[in-house]
Amino acid sequence: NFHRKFYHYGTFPEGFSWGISSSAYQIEGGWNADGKGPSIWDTFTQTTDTIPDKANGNVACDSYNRLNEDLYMLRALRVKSYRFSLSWSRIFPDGTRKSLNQKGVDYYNRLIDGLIAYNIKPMVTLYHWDLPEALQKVNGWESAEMIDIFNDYCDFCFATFGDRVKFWITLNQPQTIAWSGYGLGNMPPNVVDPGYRPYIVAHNLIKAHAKAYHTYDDKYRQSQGGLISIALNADWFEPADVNVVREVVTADRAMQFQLGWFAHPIFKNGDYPDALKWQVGNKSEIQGLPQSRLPSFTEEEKNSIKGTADVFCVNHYTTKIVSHVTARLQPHSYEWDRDMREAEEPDSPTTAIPNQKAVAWGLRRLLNWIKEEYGDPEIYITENGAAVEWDDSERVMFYKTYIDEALKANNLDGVRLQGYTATAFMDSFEWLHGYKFLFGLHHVDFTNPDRPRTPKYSAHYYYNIIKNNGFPFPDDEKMLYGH
Ligand code: GBH
Repeated sequence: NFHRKFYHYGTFPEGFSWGISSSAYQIEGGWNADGKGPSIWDTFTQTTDTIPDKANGNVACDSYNRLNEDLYMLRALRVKSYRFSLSWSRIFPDGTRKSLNQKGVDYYNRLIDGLIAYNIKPMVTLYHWDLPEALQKVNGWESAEMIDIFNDYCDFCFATFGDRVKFWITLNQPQTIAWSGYGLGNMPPNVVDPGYRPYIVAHNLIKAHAKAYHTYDDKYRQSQGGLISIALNADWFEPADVNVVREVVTADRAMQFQLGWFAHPIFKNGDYPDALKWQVGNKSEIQGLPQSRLPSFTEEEKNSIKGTADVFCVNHYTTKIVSHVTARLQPHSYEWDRDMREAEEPDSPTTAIPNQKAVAWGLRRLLNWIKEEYGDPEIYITENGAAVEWDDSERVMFYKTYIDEALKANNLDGVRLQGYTATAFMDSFEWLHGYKFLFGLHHVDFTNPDRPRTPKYSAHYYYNIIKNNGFPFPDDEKMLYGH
């Protein structure tokens, strides 16, 4: 029957880390509470009119004031881990240690202690896009000075929370920071410079990550015994025609431009992928530039970047179909540097966001690509989820099919998958989408000042997957999952 043909049954390895995710700006609110300094997202949302309903995260889910509700929901869901991020400007309002705000530290201590009391592992992202506004004023990630400033903030967090936090993620989606923040400029700091600054910012982000890794490695690992990585976003890029070599090469190039830009230096050899060096270098030459728009690392830098992640953390949402195109030379752009065009996968269900189709099989291929490309690392899926239009059963179908493909990758293909993180814990401020497209497994009533939370059908479904550690008994699926 249909189910036997398309679904693989089985369970994940014992100790598999089932989790759920959030990030500070998306849920906390309390944007200026108890001494918190503004971040670039506060400034942006309070001044732009490009976000639906001119929404912002001033209150969001009010998690800053509703810690106990959040802890209760996490406990009810029986997750093994909770991925959240620290608001840098809640801890250091001006971005630096001299501005330390103890009340911000207290909030995270209460959260972390609450998780530990319920036996939920904190998975802590140090930076999920909300740069202290004060640091943007001195040029933010465009400036190499950020490397030391970020390192000092991380050092403080390791020292303060590292007795209880054993899983650190330095940066969330550096590719988004570089491209949306400095190429498209639709996210803060809203710099539109598609050909140059994304590469410069990425260069600084990679060095900042590496430096924080070494600080953890040198000063804390021995006594604290945790691990540290970086969360990289990766779509799966499927060639338009797998029988045409050029299309297969193009799809691989697409992977290198998005994921490899960061993963190749960190997980392979300290340097950018050949595809980037070749494409950007050649384009720059034809464009008559004196040097490549892609900066280069010194040998010393390469050595200090290589191997700076203990496990591979990937955020995945969708698949694109790509084909070769010899792109225009003007304007100079990371996007055109790739020599490719993207299309949606025609046969897959849509989600509420038009360019985010639900292509579950892409996750299995992505995991296999990571396994091959980066020498079979341990992998954590640190984000995966969907906004749905109307009926939460579509979200159930999304999780069912994506988690099943992850199961195939693990059990049939030998991918060393260690954990899976559903996104999102609850309906949240979704960046440029405001509150229009919601990813939560819990509904939040944003019209009610108490921000009451209600589990959706998908929360019950995910609870059952966690309880069963996968999809163990095909014949009893209805009974086990209520679906
Ligand atoms: C995730 O990014 C975020 O990490 C997470 O915080 C958030 O909850 C989730 O999205 C859902 O919103 O349209 O050209 O401007 C997912 C990867 C990268 C997808 C940026 C959308 C926008 C590119 N995202 N991308 S563009």
